[in-house]
Amino acid sequence: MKRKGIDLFLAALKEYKIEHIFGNPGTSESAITNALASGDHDNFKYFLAVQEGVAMGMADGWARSSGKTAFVNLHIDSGLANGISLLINAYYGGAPMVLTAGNKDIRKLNSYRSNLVNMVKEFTKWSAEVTHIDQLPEMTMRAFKEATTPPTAPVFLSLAANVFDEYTDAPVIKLPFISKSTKPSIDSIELLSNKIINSDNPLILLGDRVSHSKSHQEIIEFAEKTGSWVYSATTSEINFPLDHPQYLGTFPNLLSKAQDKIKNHDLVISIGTNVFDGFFYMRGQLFNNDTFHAHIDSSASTIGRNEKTDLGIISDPKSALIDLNLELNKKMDGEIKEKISLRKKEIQIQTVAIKKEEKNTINENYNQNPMSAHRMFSEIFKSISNYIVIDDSVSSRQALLTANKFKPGEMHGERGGAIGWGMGATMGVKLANPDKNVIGIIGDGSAMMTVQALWTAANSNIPVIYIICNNQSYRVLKTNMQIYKSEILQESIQNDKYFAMDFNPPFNFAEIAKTFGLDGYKITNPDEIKKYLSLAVKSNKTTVLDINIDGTV
Ligand SMILES: Cc1ncc(C[n+]2csc(CCOP(=O)(O)OP(=O)(O)O)c2C)c(N)n1
Ligand SMILES: [Mg+2]
Repeated sequence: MKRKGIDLFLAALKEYKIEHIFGNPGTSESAITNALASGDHDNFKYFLAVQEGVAMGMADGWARSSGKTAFVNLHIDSGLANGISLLINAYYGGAPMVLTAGNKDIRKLNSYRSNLVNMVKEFTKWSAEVTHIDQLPEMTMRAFKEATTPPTAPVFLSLAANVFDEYTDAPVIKLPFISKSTKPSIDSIELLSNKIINSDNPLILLGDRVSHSKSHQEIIEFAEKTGSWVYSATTSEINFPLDHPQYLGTFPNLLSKAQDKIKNHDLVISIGTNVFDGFFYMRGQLFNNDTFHAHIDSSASTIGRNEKTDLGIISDPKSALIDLNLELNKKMDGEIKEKISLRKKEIQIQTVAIKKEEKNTINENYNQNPMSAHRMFSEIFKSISNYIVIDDSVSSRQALLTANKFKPGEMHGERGGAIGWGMGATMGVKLANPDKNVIGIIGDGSAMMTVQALWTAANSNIPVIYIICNNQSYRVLKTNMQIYKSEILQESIQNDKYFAMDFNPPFNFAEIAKTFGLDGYKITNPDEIKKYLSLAVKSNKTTVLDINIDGTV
């Protein structure tokens, strides 16, 4: 039986369990929208985004929360260009995603036919153009295989217009089953377990590939067994319980401060993480020669990328942790266990002190006007349950993590650096969790970057709750300016002059929401948060709580 390329392609998407299409179409995607309008492909739900960043955010949120592969279709070079900003987040975060764009017919290289593959090469695991119908089944299969094989990442296919209109009798090619559990070698487990036994003060650095490999139980067991100090390299996923007595928080991303944390540790074990991604350049290496650095990761390319690494173990974190825990059980005698239990008490003294300091910060300025971010979050988490939070709150992130001790899967945070992610991501997470209260907590600058998301929330009827941290500024740019001046320029006197970082007039997201028929409330009094949040939970449409908070630095 012969069918058109587009019908083969949509049959492949169905075979690969794609149900949602996130996109914004153009004339080069006519074959797709024509086929979807025909009624023959009702198995897909198409989510129309009126700015490509929204489609990318939705896909990333969906992929991160569901663990499944997301599918996005954008329009040729221009639409793709708009999507690249948030493709960067999906790429650095390792979201399994297949991104496609229609391109012009391959038979005429006219002035407007550009090389879409070159446009996205830097931010995809694999990118290629399908120019002939006979390539379509193989390349579509390969795109999905690459996106879903660890380390997962976005993949791009450019689809020349002729491919979808030609006929073929080729069948869809099924995806291979590839086991995700790559086991570590026996000698590397032997070496690392001996290092652990002989260590006086091990430190563990965790990243999101711990969550990707679902090794939350194994990592707790490992940390407790080894009596290690535990830090997160980032807090974009909850890789370790935030209220655990050995958890010290997020690792600094300024080299001098990071070196300070490491200096008393003879052993550092990085697991499922990029090891150090300082924003400002500072000369030197994170580890000195007295620290043995071991790195366990499913992503071979992150091991020994730029920091000294003495032992690399290419393995999915779960398999390595299971093997290490078993090996340590065999090797630990009473004396070692005693040493470790004393060390855990020492760590706990630190974590108790950190918690006390956090409480003081929350209580400081509790009644100030405009309210502090801490106050806002303490009101929010007093009033809500059964939630998943999307954290795109930027400079309020620390206050959010202090206010609420999230469990794994309860919070997904921005990663990758492009602002505008959270507006779409909130809806993507809701699609994956229809029974949860899905709350996007978003900086006012970030929310404005993809404010078009509110239209999709109305059009596709996706009832989420947006909480806008309205500090009337790009506040984080001000706090980073302080770091730049003191740490990089070494200026001793600080001033509060900032350029292009304030919003005058301020944004009013409550009013913007109403223009799309959504509910919107402007909140200046913290005592009102509870009331409006419960209205939002009961409402079956998207609600925006636009909350004025303190923006001083
Ligand atoms: C697409 C993009 N443009 C610009 C930036 C630079 N940038 C980083 S954070 C930020 C400000 C975020 O402001 P807001 O969301 O209001 O959060 P706040 O800092 O006020 O907490 C900007 C402009 C960026 N990261 N990404
Ligand atoms: Mg702001």
